[in-house]
Amino acid sequence: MKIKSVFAREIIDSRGNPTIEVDIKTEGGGFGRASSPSGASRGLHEATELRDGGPRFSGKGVLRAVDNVNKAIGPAIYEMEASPQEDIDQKMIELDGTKNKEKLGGNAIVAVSMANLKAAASTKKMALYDFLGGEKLPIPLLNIINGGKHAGNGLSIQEFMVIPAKSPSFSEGLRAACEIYRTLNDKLVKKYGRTSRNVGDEGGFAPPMSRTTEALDAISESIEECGYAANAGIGLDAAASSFYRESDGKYFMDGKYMEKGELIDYYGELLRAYKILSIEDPLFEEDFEGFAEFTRRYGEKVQVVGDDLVVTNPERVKKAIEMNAMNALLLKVNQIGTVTEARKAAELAMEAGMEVVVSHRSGETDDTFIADFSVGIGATQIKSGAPARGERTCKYNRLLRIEEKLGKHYSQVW
Ligand code: 2PG
Ligand code: MG
Repeated sequence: MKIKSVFAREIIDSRGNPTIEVDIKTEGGGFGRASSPSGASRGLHEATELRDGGPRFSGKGVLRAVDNVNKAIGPAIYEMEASPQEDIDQKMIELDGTKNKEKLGGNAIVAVSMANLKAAASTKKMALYDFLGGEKLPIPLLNIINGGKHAGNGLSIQEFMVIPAKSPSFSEGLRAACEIYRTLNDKLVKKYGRTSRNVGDEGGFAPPMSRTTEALDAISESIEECGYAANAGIGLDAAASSFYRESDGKYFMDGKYMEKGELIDYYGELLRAYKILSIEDPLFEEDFEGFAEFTRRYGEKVQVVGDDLVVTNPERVKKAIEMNAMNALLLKVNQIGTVTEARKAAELAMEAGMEVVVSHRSGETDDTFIADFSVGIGATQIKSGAPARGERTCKYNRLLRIEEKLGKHYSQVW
């Protein structure tokens, strides 16, 4: 299955920013199309997103990345076998030659990498999840209240998610989450007025709240009212780097500055008061020791997820494993830039007994790659925002179709 054509174009993402989409065709009639998502709360050590600068799209154009695919990467992988994926990814890593993929752009490389995997599956006339060998559906983590960098309210914590952990199947879990989301809508409008149903970047509501407990109360009540208290719990992505002040190491939370110790104690109070099943990036992304302390104190009770901490980078994942700094990995292929490296990060985490949560970005497209990928690599969870906005729902809807094929085999974590 030789690669016969590679073509990149500029499209737009869910925030109206340009991003790169790549089409790959193979000799056997295979076709793969994939696009790069883009984060707002980006980790310091992520692969570089190559942007044009200048006046077009306020500097955010990706025509240089498009050119890098059409003029450099495409010719280099032309006539190569689309499978094994490692060879294609390795070729791009060598061609780029930099640590963070700044020469060709992580956004260019990741779009080619994902498109190639799809083209390889398509050549074999297989669905992507099946080509990778997946058997189970992941538990969805749906972000239903947005704060932090994803919304214009006063909430420090970026994501408040509902987790239908003990539903009988993926489809039933998704149904529960949708019912909870709609109930939350009504509750927020009643208490905070009509503007509270405005949504943030990931489709969750962005009510005018400023205290963490207000969001947790509203979600807990909605879960209860819908009759899912036994099945569902709450997940948080603090994305703590976004409310961390490097000059003195303090965190701005709920209207005041807290020392690290105070913040860790505060999380403990929240864990006691609410049914929180998972918490991501509770501390600043360089603080491996802090994460280790957090995991030591609460890791038995709650899933501690590393996102900005490890940025899907196998080297950083190794460090987190050695230091016991988390017990679950957030996996974003575009943070590291190739499917092969992302799979390596997932394998390391799984070998160490950690859970893997495959994740979207806050800037997304209609690409459903992560839905298939989560099933294919055997991740137990996926987070793709609220059950709202097409770029979020297309992933969940893709999983519904996969469930039709695989049957109701749902992951179990809690
Ligand atoms: C996160 C992500 C996705 P962003 O922090 O986990 O929800 O946000 O894409 O803005 O980095
Ligand atoms: Mg995160």
